[in-house]
Amino acid sequence: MRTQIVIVGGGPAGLMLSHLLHRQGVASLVLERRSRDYVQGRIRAGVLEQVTTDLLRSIGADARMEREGLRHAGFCLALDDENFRIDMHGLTGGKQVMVYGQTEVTRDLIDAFSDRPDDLVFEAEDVTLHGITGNSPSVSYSKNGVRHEVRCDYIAGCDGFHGVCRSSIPDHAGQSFERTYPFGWLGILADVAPCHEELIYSNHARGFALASMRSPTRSRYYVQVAMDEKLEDWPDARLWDELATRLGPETASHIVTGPAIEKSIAGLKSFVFEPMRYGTLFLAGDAAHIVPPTGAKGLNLAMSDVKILAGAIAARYADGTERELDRYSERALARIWKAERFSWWFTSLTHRFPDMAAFDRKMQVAELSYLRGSLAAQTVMAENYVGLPIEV
Ligand code: FAS
Ligand code: PHB
Repeated sequence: MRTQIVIVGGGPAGLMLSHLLHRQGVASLVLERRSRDYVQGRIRAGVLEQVTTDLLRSIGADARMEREGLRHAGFCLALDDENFRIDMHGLTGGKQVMVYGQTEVTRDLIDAFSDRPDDLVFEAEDVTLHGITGNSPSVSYSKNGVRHEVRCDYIAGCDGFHGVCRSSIPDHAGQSFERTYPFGWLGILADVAPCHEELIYSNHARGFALASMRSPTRSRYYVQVAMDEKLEDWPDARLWDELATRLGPETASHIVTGPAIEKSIAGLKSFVFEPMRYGTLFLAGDAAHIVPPTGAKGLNLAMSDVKILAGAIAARYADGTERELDRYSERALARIWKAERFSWWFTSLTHRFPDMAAFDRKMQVAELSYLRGSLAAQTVMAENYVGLPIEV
């Protein structure tokens, strides 16, 4: 079998890339290791930047988002039990974010394959890359016990942090930059009304907490926990109590509690792999970079990567040159490093580090109170939160 682009990984990056290429007349095949139900059932990001909502609109997969998504013009920071608001809309000339779950985005992107179902293969096992440094690469995989090989012009590695694509690049051909944080996020999803109409990020003496949502009847909360904490140590009641403490009495009085429909602990990491190209293989999304979720950048960076990559691939087929493909890694990394900096800074500002000296704590409090009183500082935060432009 032959196609133009084989895309490894059917998460948001891989699915969106295939749709963007399809709109520019480029054929692709998406190979996803897991089942459709598994991919659609994962609970991950919840905040969409304009680059992401614009892409969903551009491929006509925005109907449900427009109907069910929540437009947020601001968010709150909490310090010493007191909230203060960052007016994103006012400070960025009218920009805002959309609160709409990654689960829903993934479902909309999969549904959008209904007119070309053969371009998306679920349960594609043992995906293997061949000849990525030559002129005729191919990808082989097994499905229902049958081995298949697909020849192509290029391969897009959209298979996440633990995928096969980045590990197919020899060590000498790339460099990794990494920071692992000494804590995790315990998240709970519950069908209860949110405690506030906008998100609240709280820096509390007992640790970070976040009040987020998926809809007017479904809430998503997170608390910072030590990496050795176990889910069984956190029955719902203990988690709701801890949230009330860390979000402060005013917000706590509005918390509606209920049974968890999902509860999980995720580690926090900053990671970047450079360059994002090796021969005919192009990495995008979590396959090339990870951000701590504090800045809500993970999904949005994956989207800006594939926007740049789809344009570069279409240019290759339009003018026969690799001019834009040669610039893909540098252009994507320019935005990625700025989002890495913002996510690291926001995490450092709002979390308690185990070996934190009293002086460091004072620095956090001083920076948050400066932020509370300075429009200039709030503007910097707002423009990073709504998403920085993609450099041409
Ligand atoms: P994904 O990991 O989403 O998709 C990669 C796909 O490749 C998966 O479907 C996988 O099954 C498939 N795959 C892997 N290996 C393969 C192989 N060998 N062959 C074929 N397919 C293969 N971001 C936020 O902004 N807020 C959050 O709260 C948040 N929470 C997160 C929680 C967790 C546990 C994780 C892991 C991430 C979270 N993120 C969050 C970040 C998240 O949103 C990612 O940035 C986003 O999913 C990236 O999308 P992709 O690059 O498509 O990678
Ligand atoms: C979420 O709703 O899952 C969410 C929102 C904002 C973040 C991280 C996670 O910064």
